[in-house]
Amino acid sequence: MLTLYGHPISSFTWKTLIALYENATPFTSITVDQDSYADFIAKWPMGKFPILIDDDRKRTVTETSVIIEYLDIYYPGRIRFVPQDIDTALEVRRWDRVFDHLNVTMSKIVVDNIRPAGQRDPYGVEEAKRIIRGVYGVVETQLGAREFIAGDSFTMADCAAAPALWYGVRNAPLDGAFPRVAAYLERLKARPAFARALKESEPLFHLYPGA
Ligand SMILES: N[C@@H](CCC(=O)N[C@@H](CS)C(=O)NCC(=O)O)C(=O)O
Repeated sequence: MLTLYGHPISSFTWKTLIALYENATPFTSITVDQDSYADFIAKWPMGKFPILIDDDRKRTVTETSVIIEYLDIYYPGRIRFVPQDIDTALEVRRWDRVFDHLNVTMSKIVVDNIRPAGQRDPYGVEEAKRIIRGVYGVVETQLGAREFIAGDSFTMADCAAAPALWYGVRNAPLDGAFPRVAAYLERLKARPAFARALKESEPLFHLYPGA
């Protein structure tokens, strides 16, 4: 049995949920909250979520990209998240890294929103926005006429892109300057797997600062 420890409004949890939902992979979900935190931290003292527990194979799998590759290998489904072709696989991993970088940079702006007065970091926020606009620029160029960010099918890189861009544009708007990025995000939102993760987050979304 697979168990995912995550949180309904966590962007990195969404990345993993998208992969699980895309292939209708059976799993049990545990929300990391006050009740489950001790259990979660005992499993992964680093405290970063989501994590995947595979009871059958007796594995604790951490880091979203590794979780998705793990699912691809041991619980394969209709969609292969990392293509067999080596060059395409490297491209998928490369764009997965770009979107995780966007995700982490975006979270700096989010965290700044909840800092106490006097401890905010306007310089850091401007720096984050500059980096994010740089990411939008390379994604805009990469997309060209593509439907997906790498290769010709939905991959792990698209799983990473969906939450990073969804939260990203709320914190660093596209301002009409990146039309392909905007259209790509709309395509990602139209996928039932991502739409489901978004829908499930709604009851807790008030917890998210600046959303
Ligand atoms: N590189 C990690 C990043 C995971 C991550 O940063 N998750 C956030 C939630 S979206 C988290 O654990 N935040 C709590 C913390 O940093 O203490 C991955 O891909 O799994």
